[in-house]
Order: sequence, then C-alpha cells, then structure tokens
Amino acid sequence: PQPVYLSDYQPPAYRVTHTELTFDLDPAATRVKARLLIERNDQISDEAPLVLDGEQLKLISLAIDGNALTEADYQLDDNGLRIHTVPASFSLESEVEIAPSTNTALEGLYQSSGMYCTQCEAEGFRRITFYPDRPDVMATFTVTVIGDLQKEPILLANGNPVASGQLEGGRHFVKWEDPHPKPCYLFALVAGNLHKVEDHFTTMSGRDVTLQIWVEEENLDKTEHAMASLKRSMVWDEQTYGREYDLDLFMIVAVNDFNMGAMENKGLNIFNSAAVLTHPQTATDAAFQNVEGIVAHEYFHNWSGNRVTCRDWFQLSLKEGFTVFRDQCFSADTNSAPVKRIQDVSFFRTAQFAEDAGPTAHPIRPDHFIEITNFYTLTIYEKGAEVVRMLCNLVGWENFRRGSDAYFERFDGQAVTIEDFVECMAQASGEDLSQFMRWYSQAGTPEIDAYGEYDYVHSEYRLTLRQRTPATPGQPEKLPLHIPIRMGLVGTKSGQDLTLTLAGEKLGKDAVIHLRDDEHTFVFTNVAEAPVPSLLRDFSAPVKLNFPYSREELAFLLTHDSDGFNRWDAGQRLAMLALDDLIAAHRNGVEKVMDSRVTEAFRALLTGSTANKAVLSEMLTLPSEAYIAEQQPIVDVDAIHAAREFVRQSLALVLRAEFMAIFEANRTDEPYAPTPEQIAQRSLKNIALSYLMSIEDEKAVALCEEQVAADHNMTDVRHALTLLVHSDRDDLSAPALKAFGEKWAHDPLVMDQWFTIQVTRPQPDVLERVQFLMQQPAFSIKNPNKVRALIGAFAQNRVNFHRLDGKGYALLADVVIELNRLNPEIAARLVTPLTRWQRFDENRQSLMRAQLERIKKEPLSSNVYEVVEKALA
Ligand code: HT7
Ligand code: ZN
Repeated sequence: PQPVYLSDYQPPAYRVTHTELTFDLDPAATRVKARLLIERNDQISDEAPLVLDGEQLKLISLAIDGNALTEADYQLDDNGLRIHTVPASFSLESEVEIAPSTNTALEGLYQSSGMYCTQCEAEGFRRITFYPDRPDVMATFTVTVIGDLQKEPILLANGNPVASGQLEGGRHFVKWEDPHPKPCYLFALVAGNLHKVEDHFTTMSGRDVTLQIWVEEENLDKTEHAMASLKRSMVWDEQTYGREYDLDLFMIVAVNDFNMGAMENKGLNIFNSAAVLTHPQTATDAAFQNVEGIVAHEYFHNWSGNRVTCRDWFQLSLKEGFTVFRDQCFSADTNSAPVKRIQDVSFFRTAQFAEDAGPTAHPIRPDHFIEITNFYTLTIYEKGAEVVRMLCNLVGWENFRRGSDAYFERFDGQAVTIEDFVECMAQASGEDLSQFMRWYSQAGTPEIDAYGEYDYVHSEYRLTLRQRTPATPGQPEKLPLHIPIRMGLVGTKSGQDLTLTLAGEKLGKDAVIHLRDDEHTFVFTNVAEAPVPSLLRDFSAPVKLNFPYSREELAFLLTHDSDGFNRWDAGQRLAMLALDDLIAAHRNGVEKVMDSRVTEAFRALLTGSTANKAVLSEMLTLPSEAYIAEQQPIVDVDAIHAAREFVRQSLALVLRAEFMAIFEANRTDEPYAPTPEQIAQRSLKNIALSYLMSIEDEKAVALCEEQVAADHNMTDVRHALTLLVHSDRDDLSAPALKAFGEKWAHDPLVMDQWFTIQVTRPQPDVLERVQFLMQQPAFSIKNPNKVRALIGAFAQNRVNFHRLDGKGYALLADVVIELNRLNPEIAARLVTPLTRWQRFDENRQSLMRAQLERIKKEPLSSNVYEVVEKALA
C-alpha cells in the first residue's frame, strides 16, 4: 500500500452540486442508484478525466446525461472508476449492487442485529456508490430508501422526510432531503424495526426542533439520559458559542455493531449502543458520564465539523480537536470542573504520552498516511484538544469566542484547514501565533526540566526552564515550541500564593509565563519569602514537567496549592516517588518499606473536611499501573504491580478505621440519579471499599457481598463484584459471577461488563478464562464491543497479558489475524499493545516482536500493515 501525502493536495477537478440516491434494500444485493449533478472546476484543464472512488461495488450501469456509457468510455479497477472524457457540466447516472449482510468491516452500508446502517467517515461512502469520496466535495442530498414494510418499517436518512408511500410486493419507501451541502462522509441511512422516544427543543430564535432517539424495542427505557444530555448540549452550544441547530429534526440511532463511539452524520447521528443506552440497573456512573460527553460531542460537530468541515483528512484534528475541547468544557460546566480536568489529564498522560513515545507517534496534523482510519488517535483527538485549549488560554476566552464566531461565519458551508482556524484566533486577538503552529506539525511530548533558586539577599526567585522534544519516527530534530506555563509561587511560611513580579511587571498571584526558547530563566522579584513553585497549573500545556521537588515540598503543595489540579498532581508525584522506591526494592529483593509521608498525607485526606467528595476520590486514587509504567525507563510489570499493591495494602492496614468510616458515611439508599453529588458519593464509598478489599478484610468481603445482593444500581454492583472477582475469594465470586451472567444474558452491554470484570483480574488463570469466554455464545468476534470488552480488556491486564511464556501475546496475535480479514479497522487498533515492545525487557521484547513478525507474514489489510510495519521498523 502507498502513502498519501499532505503536500500532494490538489483541489477537486470536479464538484458535485447535488446528489440523488435511491436504495433498494436487500441483505445480499442492495441496489444503489445515484444521479450526481457534476461541474468541472474552472481552474482545472478541460482535459481532466472524471475520477471516482469505488470499492467492492458491482457496477450495473453507467450513463452521462441519460446516454449509457460503454466499457471503452471508462476504466474500472479495485479502487474506482475513471471516465476519460466528460462535459463541463452534466449528470452522471450509475447503478451498483452491494452486499450489506456480508460487510463485517462495518464501513459503508452494513447490517447490525438485522437492521441496515451506514458508517461513511472517513472513506466508507466509496463502498456505497462511485463518488469523489473526499471531504472538500460538498453537495445537497436527496435520498429515497426502499425497504420491506414488515422487516424495515422505519427508513431514515439525513435531513427532513419529504415523501413516503407503499410499493408493490410489500415494499415501501421514504424520501429524505438534506438542504445543507455536505461531504459524503456525513451521509447516513438507517432501516429496520426501530422504536422511538421523542421530545422537543425550542431554539434560541424560537424554532421547534423534534428530537428522536431510535432504538430496538427492549431498549426504550434506556434513552432518558441521552435525551436529557442532548437538550443540555443544545442549550450549552447556544449559550457558550452562540450556535443554534439548523434542521427541524435531530435523530440519534443506537446500533449494536459499531467500530467507534458514534458518528455525527447530518441530522442523523448513529451511535454505538454503548454510547447512548443507560439505565441505573445496567449502566455505571462512568457509562452515564460517557454517554453525556459523547452525545454532546456528536451534537457539537453539527457546527465544528459539519457546517464547517475539513479540506482533507490531514486536517482531521481541525474538527476533532476543537470538538473534544468543546465537549470537555461542556462536561466541566455540567459536572465538576476540577474532577473533569483531573480525569482527562490522568488519561491523557497515560495513553497519549505512550502513543507519542511509540512507533506510531505522529503530529496532530500528520503529513502522510496509508490508512486514514489508523489516525483516529488520541493525538488527533486529545492532544488536538489540548492545543485548542492552549490557544483559548493564550488569546483569552473573549477573543477565542470572537475568533470562533468569525470562523463559523467566514467558512460556513466550506471545507477548510487548520491554518484557517488559527488565523481567525490570531486576527481576533492580535497575537502572533506563528511559533505556536509548530504544535500541529511536531510529534512527541515536549519535556521541560525546571530548576528554581531563591535568593534570600535580593528576595528573588530564579526559575530556569529548559525544553526538548524527543526524536520521533521521521522527525529526528525538533524546534522549540511556544509553551504557556500557568504558575504560582506558594510561600513556605504563609502557605499563600505570592505576588508574581517579572521584569518589573506585576502579574498577580497566578499567571502564565511563556517559554519560547530552548532555555529561559525567569527572574521573579520582590519575593518576600522562600517559595515552592506550583508549575503547569491546570495542566496548561501537554508536556512532561520535571522539577526536583522534595517529598516535603510535595506534601506542602498537596495541602497549600491554591490550584486544585496541582494539589492532586502533588499527591500523584509524592506517591510516584514512594512507588519508585518500592519498585526498586522489589527488583533488588529488598524488604519493602512504606513511606510514612504518603500514609500521613492519606490520613489527612481521609480525616480532613471533605468539601468536594469528587476531588477527594481522585486524590485517594493511586497512579494506575499503566501510568507508573510510563514513568519507568524499562517497564517491569511484576515489580510495578507488587509495589502498587504494597502501597494499597499498607494504607489499608494503617488506615482501616478511616476507610471504614468513609465507607459508612457515604452509603445511601436514595433512589439512583446520575447527579454529580451522588456520583461523587458512590465513588468515594467504593474507593474506600477497594482499599479495604486489598487486605481482604472480612468485614469488607461481607460488604461486597451485601452490595452485590442489594442490587441498588450497576455502579455499586459492578464495583463490588469486581472486587470479589479480583480477590482470592473464588468461593464467593464464582457463584456471584454465574448469577450475574445468567441474570443479564439477554443484555449485550451488561455482558460486556461481565467479560471485562473477569479478564482484568490479577490471578494467573486469566488467559484460560479468555479462551473459555471466547467460546461462549455471548461472545462474537464480529462485534467490536465484545472484542474490546474481552480481548482489549485482557491486553490491559498488565500482569497476565505480559506473561513470561508469551501466551498472552500469542492470543492477541491470533485474534488480530482473524480480525484482519473481518474488520481491519478494529484489528489495527487491537494490535497496539504489541507495538509498544521497546518498553519491555529483552525477553518480552523478543516475544512481542515474534508475534508482530507472525502477523506480518499474513496477507494484510492496509490498516494492519501500516501499524505492524511501523512497529517493526
Ligand atoms: N467523527 C467520528 C469518527 C468515526 C469513525 C472514524 C473511522 C471509522 C469509524 C468511525 N466512526 C466514527 C466520531 C467522532 O469523532 O465524533
Ligand atoms: Zn468527533
């Protein structure tokens, strides 16, 4: 497979102004008729042939302005169609046949649980009809869907329904019109036996919008939270960005087989059922919050993505980074802002940093790719959002909002670039953002080494910052970035933020300093007392910041820092220092000794005033094994697991009474509600229970059993069941698991949780369990949610996946090889843990590489080929 390069971008030679489609649905032989109104782009020579993308299409007929073409008029291959000569303006009529029932890749038109649905982003539309499948070709669409009245009573597409009726042979049709020009990746069609929940929203200009969520009948009681989230999102986008919805109808459909979370098709969002369905008895608090965030994300795309879209797929972060930033702010405003930031950053520093340090590292705007679906990554989405957040902080919210208004107005109905977006921000603020643009082209996580000195004689604090970005594949040299660092100086005597004076200018007590060079020393004057610096407040830039804090200084920041995020981060850094010692002790076979400063910090947290339970829960959560691994030069999975368990158990032993008191104080029989207050309370209670279960405290074991039996809500049941299954009390967990599996056998989303609970336990029988569970009727390798819940979750089980006999790696490779044939997109994502082989000891390195080599010998899809090739390069 050949890469595509950003530098080769050419505007389209032909535009499609209107697209008319007729689908005659059939599982094995759907007929798609297309009538495209096409115009030549004036700037391109009239000789240009018409090149259309098309994959896995059986061509039935082709005509221009009603005149049939013969084989001499065109050239057809596996990638599409080239018509040698066409007029300047014409209509192209085609008919093709496709087979939705055998489409296991879930791109284009496919069947899921008997219903028809589509996924066209990024390049799935070419599996539906011959078309210029690129986002800078935008057309209005008219779509007629014909289906069986019994099997497909509901026929949906983008826009508004304009006609419907019965046809011969028990068939019927619905015709849809979408007045907004759109790229074909936003096309959608759904047909099946669906049921709806309906509501209404009145927009800020007083228009009534009908809101519908379409689901299978048995899921009608699981839509309330998604609907409420949608309405909150619509209000938020009006109030925060002045963006109003632009059609009379907004539909969401839940489907069981879906490669990602959801898709923002114009007026007809298609969702993975896991990203839309919730019920207190079946979904956890985390799932409720996830649904809220994804509903918001897809809704926000209506402006940031649909009305203004990407010129080409290299600009993907233009819509994804901006939209993730928007959904993060929405969730922060709707729930607890500090907790949302802590959770997002905690995930980001674990998973995106790992991606940025691995063989598939790429810039937010890549300059080449083989398979674009491999680039729906944490870098494009989450690092992209961090960069938009930095922009917003750099120019200030008011300028950012003016820049965003200008962006939506200037480019409405167009396909644009990242430069267009940043230029709007530069114009709105008058800032020079030229150096800032490097964030989009340089891969890798910048590291800042910081060093501070207090000069008692002159009352000065000198802070030296040195930046460097490590080499990444294809980018050996890096230029310095513009890095905004929000900071404060916390007085060691007063415990208060001191006023910051830099070069004679008073900046206040919390300010942003700008690192633009490789190294810079900032001299703060009139610093009345020796301070501890609080750096990178609220994670003001996506960097690693090293400062030689002592444990006493971290304990000080943990209690005194005015920035909630940095208080949490000080706790994480303090725990990391203790964990580092314990990892070393484990490796050296030396007795492990718990750092009393960590224990005392925890005691203070557990017994102090608990104003914000959600933040307290985060403060009591130790860095994950995956995060700890990221901090180690060579990952020692067993030492990390042992060290972390030792800390948990030591804390539980010393602070047993305190944890028990927190547990008791946060139990409640209130009816379940996914409110921030209740979620925080459950989280705190369940964290306390986790610590107590780490020592298999008899009372805690009984409390877990009780919590499972009480069956109050899925958050509590799942947490307690997980603690039992992850303990050594198989006598208790085996019957509980069995009962849970039998009770929920009918509910695929709960069965996904049943799989995950089992394959994430630390006991050494997990590999055999995975093999056993793969044979169960509840598992299907064709369903991405099942693959993620069972195989994906197993690959995150660090001690078991990284078994020294290599059987964990072999199992993953087997599944990747099978999925490579069925669903290449999922196969390419699943292989990721093997690509991180460089991070492990020599023995594991060679075992992991051997599996990658084995995969490479297969006839590979371009998706898997691209990832494996990079991993072995
Ligand atoms: N924009 C959507 C991307 C998406 C996708 C991409 C590749 C293959 C399948 C997919 N399903 C959805 C999702 C989003 O970011 O909102
Ligand atoms: Zn998105």
